[in-house]
Amino acid sequence: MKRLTWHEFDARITKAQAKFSARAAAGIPKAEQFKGGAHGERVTARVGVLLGLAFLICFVTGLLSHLIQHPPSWFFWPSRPVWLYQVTQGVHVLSGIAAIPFLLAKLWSVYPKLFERPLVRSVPHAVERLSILVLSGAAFFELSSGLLNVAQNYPWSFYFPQVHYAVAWVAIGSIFVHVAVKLPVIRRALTRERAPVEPSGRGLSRRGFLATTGIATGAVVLATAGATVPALRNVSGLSWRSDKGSQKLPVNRTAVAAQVTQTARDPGWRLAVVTPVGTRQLTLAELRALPQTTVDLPIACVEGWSQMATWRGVSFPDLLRAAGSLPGVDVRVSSLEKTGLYGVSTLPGEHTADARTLLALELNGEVLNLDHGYPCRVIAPSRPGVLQTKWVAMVEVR
Ligand SMILES: Nc1nc2c(c(=O)[nH]1)N[C@H]1C(S)=C(S)[C@@H](COP(=O)(O)O)O[C@H]1N2
Ligand SMILES: [Mo]
Repeated sequence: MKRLTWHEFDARITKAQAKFSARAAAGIPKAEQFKGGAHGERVTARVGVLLGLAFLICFVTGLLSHLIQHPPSWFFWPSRPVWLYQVTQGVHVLSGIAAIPFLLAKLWSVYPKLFERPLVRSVPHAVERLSILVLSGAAFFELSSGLLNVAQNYPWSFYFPQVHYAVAWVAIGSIFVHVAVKLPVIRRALTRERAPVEPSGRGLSRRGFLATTGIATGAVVLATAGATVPALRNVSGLSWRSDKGSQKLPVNRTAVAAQVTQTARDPGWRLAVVTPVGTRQLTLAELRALPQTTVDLPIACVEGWSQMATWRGVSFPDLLRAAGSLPGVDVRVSSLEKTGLYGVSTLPGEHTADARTLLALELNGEVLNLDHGYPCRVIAPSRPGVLQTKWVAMVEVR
């Protein structure tokens, strides 16, 4: 190898540096580079409308799910149709997934503006930029945390639902502010007969960009919808949880994880039904001797997967009557599980009056296995999976 003189070496370094700085400079986006149809006001407004709609639907269905899990006194959620929660939560997860490509497309269409200098021109300009920062941050957080939750099953445990819920208000609030502030631009972009001077240049055309966004959105929705739409089960490569699982039903928390393998199999197990007239202790044999009801109901997890199954067991109206109480009262259900966050749930009167709300003993024609809640578990129509308490030990009239 030829030895370089110091001068030669220095010259090479200088040249490399110059080349590097030129590349770096080229990497910083300049407004002129973003003149394709994909960056026009009309694209931003159209994608914005889709994004806003997806967010609104996602927000409303998410709020419903939150209210069902933390019902204020004024709230009422019907037990029929049995698939109601399955649909609202499926729509929640799918609209959230659809919003991801819309959000990326919207950011792309305004990309150069995000790097505008000077950073702040005036007080209203500063407020506008700050609101966009809050909006994109909140939207990004909601979509990514929701997606991770769907994929990984509660990586943040209790923390996730609370934060996801709180940030949802920030997101929807900043969307309203943003739409209000941009209303003149949105109106101009969406209604003008004669197109405003469309930026022209290289890159995707407006139509091309919108079509790409649409195709990307359709693809991600199709890829995941099989988790809750039976007809799409074989189409959806990414339907994380489907009908694969013991007794043809996915399992979220196993008996081993819940540390109930001993207590659930204990022959001394009794179901305690506590009512104002006293406590009735029932053995498994006694539960089996009560009238049995068979019903097809879905488990619809808050994560978005759902699966229909045939359940058989004692209906809550029958159980309550057997213990000397009346159907239609609120009851608290406690599990043998002492460690997790989902060991206790409250069934509202609407559900305990419904003969399709069961303390299930069988699933798809077999005795419930340990992972599905043996010796007995709650299965109620139109309820989040998280409230379908497994390994039940006690039912208390409140
Ligand atoms: N005791 C107890 N019950 C529970 C849970 C739990 O963690 N502990 N998980 C719930 C959740 S999140 C869902 S989606 C359903 C799933 O029921 P499966 O495992 O029988 O499909 O059980 C619910 N019942
Ligand atoms: Mo769940």
